[in-house]
Amino acid sequence: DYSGFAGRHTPDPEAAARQDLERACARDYAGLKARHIADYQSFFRRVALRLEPRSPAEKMAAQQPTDRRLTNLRQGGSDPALMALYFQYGRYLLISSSRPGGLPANLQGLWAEEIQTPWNGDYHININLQMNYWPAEVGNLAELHTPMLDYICALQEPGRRTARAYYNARGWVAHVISNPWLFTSPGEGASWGATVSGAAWLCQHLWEHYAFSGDRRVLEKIYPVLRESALFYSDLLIREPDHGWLVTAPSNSPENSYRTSDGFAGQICMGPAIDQQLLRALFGSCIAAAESLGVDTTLCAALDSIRHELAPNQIGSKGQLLEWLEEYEEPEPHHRHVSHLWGLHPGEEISFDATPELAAAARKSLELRGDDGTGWSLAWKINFWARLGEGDRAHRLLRRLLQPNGAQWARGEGGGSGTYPNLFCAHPPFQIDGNFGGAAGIAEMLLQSHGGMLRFLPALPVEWPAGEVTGLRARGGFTVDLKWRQGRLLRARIHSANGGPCAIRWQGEPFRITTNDGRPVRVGFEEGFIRFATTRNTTTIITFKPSQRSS
Ligand code: FUC
Repeated sequence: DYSGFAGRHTPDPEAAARQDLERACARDYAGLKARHIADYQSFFRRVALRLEPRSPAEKMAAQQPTDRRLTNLRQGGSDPALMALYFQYGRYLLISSSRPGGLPANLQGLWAEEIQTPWNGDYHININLQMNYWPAEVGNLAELHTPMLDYICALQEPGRRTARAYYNARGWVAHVISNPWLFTSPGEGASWGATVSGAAWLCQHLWEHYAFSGDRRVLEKIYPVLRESALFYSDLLIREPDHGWLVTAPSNSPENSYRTSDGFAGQICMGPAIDQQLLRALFGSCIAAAESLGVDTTLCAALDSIRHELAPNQIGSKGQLLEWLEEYEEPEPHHRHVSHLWGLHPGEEISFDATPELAAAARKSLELRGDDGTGWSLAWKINFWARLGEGDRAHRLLRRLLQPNGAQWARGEGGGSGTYPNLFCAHPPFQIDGNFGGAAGIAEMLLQSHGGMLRFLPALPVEWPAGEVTGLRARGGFTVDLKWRQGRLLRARIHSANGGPCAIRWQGEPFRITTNDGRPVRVGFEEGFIRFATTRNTTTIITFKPSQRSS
């Protein structure tokens, strides 16, 4: 089970640390180094990414030290290989800060230079901890997700006490901030600390771990945690008076505020869009898990009916997605949190395929929010634009994320959001979530697998006309290699770990699709996508005609 973390409270940490050191000292340096490299590479080498330079200038840029490469970007130069490096650097940071049996990576990963770290180096669960783990599954580092999954499961026990004490509810809850001591109560300021949907967002990680692997044993482990979280929210919901929709209350739309027509500025609210989206996702995954395990029919029927009564996404007068139940004036229209777009990313309920009006509204909201933000906020926006299929816009944000703040940094001034010379992300100050979110965003530009469908190169920017990626993982137990030239896909290789059906978003005529050993694969063509069956542990190879595009 995922109890690794909870079981590791050691009564005498000094003795434990001493013992670890003594064990390390008993080995010679060369031996330790060789062990370390073998261990590290077993993770790192699962994925390779090459983004080819388009010109001699780009080739030269890639030879420069990192600080100059950042400056070159700011001066308008381009450097595709730096983006590939940034992606792999994110994987490096996760391999180096998150190992099974340990704590999850915190706000600084584990590279805090202060004793009193910014925000106590804690776990913020209204975006930050989650973002740390966005690259884990797609970046082929699923085992390194387990410290977070262990941690979520360990929150259940204190979360039950909080659910009962604060809400007299069943199940478990966590709010905005947490820490290694498993804090689950509301944060100390109601304006931000009342956010009640932290646990629902965490549960999405349990579900994603299952969705990527398709492993039934994972489902059996996570189901009780999802179930108890769903029980909590089903007890908490109330009917809002105007439409009778079911909503969370009290809550916040993370850290943002609204102004009512009589001039009142507030943060506490009922039914912020993010909570409603999160609960649709949580109840949906809980029902899917129960059905697949053949349990809890009555509970599923209840959750399903609640799900349909939750407040829906609404579109406002500017064509934007509403962040709250009503359209308010917004004191901070460019606020760094973009919580109401959770359903676009990392959620899946909003997409141009399934909900085109909502996707257009999400796009409008993103325009209104603007392209500025703290480090992690920029990283989130890369992922949003990638989901909207706008590679050039995503790339613009990536450039923005990689803007150097080295000069200010050297003068001890902190500087703006962007990237330090060692490629750590500047919130500012240093906060590692932007690194992980940026790495995940790059993957999201190359491969997507939400909504039951694979998408190849869904948001390829003009700066990356040629490249190759191997080893990315997609939901459904697939591992994908892609090769492209002149902005067109040449070949995809799809390895299936589970032998389930594979659906790919694709417009166009037939092309060559074979098994690894050259046998043709029977393909079903449907409106806008293709489908084929796979066999466990086999690879399917698709060769594309140069004139075709994935969509
Ligand atoms: C959230 C964010 C802040 C910061 C903090 C650690 O509260 O709103 O920007 O990232 O977490």
